[in-house]
Amino acid sequence: MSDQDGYAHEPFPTDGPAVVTCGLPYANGDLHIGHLRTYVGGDVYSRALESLGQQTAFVSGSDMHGTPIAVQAIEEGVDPEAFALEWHEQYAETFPKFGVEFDNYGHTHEETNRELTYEIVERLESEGYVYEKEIKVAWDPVDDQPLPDRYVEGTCPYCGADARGDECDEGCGRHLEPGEIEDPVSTISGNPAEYRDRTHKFFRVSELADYLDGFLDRLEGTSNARNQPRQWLEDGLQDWCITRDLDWGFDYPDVSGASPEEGDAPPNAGDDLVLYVWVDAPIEYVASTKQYTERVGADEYDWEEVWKDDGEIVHVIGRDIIQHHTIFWPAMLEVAEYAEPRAVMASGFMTLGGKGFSTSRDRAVWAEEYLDEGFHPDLLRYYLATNGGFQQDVDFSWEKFRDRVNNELVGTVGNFLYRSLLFAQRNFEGTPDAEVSDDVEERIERAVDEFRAGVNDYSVRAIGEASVSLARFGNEYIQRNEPWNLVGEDDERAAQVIRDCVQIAKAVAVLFEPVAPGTSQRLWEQIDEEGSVHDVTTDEALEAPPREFGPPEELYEKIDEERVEELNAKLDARVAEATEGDADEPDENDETGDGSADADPDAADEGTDPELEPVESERVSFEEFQELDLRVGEITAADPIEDADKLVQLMVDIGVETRSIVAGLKQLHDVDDLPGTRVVVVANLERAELFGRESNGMVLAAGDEADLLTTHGDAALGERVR
Ligand code: B3M
Ligand code: ZN
Repeated sequence: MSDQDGYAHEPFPTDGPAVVTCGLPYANGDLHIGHLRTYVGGDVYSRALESLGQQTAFVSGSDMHGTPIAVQAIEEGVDPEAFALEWHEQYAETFPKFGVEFDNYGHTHEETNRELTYEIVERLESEGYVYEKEIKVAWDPVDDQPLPDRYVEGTCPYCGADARGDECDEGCGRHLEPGEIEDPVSTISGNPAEYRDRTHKFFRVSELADYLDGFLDRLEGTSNARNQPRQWLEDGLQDWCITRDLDWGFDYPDVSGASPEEGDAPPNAGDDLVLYVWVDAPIEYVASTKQYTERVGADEYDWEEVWKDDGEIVHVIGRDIIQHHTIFWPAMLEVAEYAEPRAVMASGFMTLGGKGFSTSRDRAVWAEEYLDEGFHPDLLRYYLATNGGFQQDVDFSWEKFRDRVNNELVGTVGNFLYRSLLFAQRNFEGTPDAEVSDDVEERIERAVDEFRAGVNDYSVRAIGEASVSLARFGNEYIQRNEPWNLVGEDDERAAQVIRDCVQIAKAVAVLFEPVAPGTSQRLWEQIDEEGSVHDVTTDEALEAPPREFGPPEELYEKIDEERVEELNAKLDARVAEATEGDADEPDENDETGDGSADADPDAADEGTDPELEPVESERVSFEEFQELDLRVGEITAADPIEDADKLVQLMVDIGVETRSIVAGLKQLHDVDDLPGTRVVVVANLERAELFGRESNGMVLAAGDEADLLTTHGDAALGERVR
């Protein structure tokens, strides 16, 4: 349900223009499908806004600056600008292949961004929000050079996790100020680092606490982005260091006229200060919008109306960069007298088969690889958009992908469309001459309402589900009314039913377009509609379709079991090859701003601590927890399933009855040893069928090694676990 009533902003669509932005990927590596999650989410969201008739620009760009890029360019012995540009160009080509069509995709090293960045920083200076302070900066004493951010790794002073540079991205998620990291070591030379005094510029974010407090009251978007910053505000805001000792980035602007100083700061020798990457990166959102206006003209879309008046600014990001978008960025906008964001949508992380993506271990499904396998981008878009709520963590596996494609896209959407359009074409040469029935009209209106509520709830999933549930209704409708038995018996009634179905099909095309733009356009053409379904609004869902159309084609194709096995085998082989002999080399972190976790999947094999997922930020209520019916059980029989790599069919006695449960334990346990083992069972999980065996519950196990949970006292079988 929409909780838009509680919001400070008027619901979409509004009269003014909107801009939807996606977090800028660092231009330093191949994109994998985990990266695509936020870009697909942003694209779905901006398309959905347009479908509601909202004037919308969708922008992003590559993040060219910062130490990750400088470090990698050094390693490869190339110039950082050329290095980053190459990746930038690749991203600009890859996104549209997935239907992610930005109105403008720029990069941070462009002139437009430099100008806006200088204007904003000069504003921070002239308003008295910048001061100089001497701080400790990590220094490599052997190479005699400063080690900003990603040049240094060590321990997070807050949570003790391994931390790199300016972020504790595998622990508590905090932004780390220079000098905070403990036991610093250079990532370049491996030398232990020391801290030296340097003078840097600071932005007085702390003075904006009251403003930010009010801003957070007004902020819309996903609950993680609205709630987490409250804590940071309560903990007290620290000022923010906005310069770095680095020679890649925008030089700190020459602000003659002294800025107010704190203490007696000596000038830096050599003075290589550049702006911290996080200053000019979000400004690229503005620059990219400006470039769009420069291309289409201000009559068509005026960037200043959005960014300087009261436009609808929606940021779509990974959840690891919430702080930057809800504290630092609005603080900068406020001082520079720009408009404030209306909403921040922060996605959860993505895992692959339950483990982190790992670029160094080749444990990923690469964006290009997915396309090379011949899958339509809409299939992945559908999976990413609807497999979980936007802020939930989402796991990808080829099995789950196949299930969603086969059950929903083929079984529900495709099946309904094909059978009704085929029937319509064969018996009526297209749309029968009849009025849409009231019931069906109401059902379509409801789907449009759900779609609109999805937009106003910032729920990408709800946007996608509105059309799928309409298609599900369509399937039931045609099944219930059996038009095939009406033809020749009651032709008028047959015409009525099929007229309804064609209308539902057209509505599905309109409402499914944001999630599945390519296949929706094909559907649009199948019913002989003109132009692009992308250009129509949801009002079109109830407009009559063309009178005649030709025979339809199936829109989606089933993925069979062998294909899944083949894909898994490929992935396993690659990972094995990539990890041969380097099992303890750390993985690089996720550096693309999309919230895909790049955890080290093999750490556990080494007997070291496994790389732990951060604790879910979303809390469940006690009542919600109580809904899980957990029981003590005992495995009475275990039967390996032949065609499946890992699956075992267990018989588990849970006191009240004995259940058949399919579990992925084969490789990890000696199957013959399993009978007699005490386990904990989720007794009220949805039933499933796997390889023709019933799975009626789940046994709980920890980690990749499936360490089975058990009891240690004499709890009776069937007792509840709380
Ligand atoms: N380039 C990627 C990250 O830190 C960073 C995003 C910038 S968005 C303005 O996740
Ligand atoms: Zn930490």
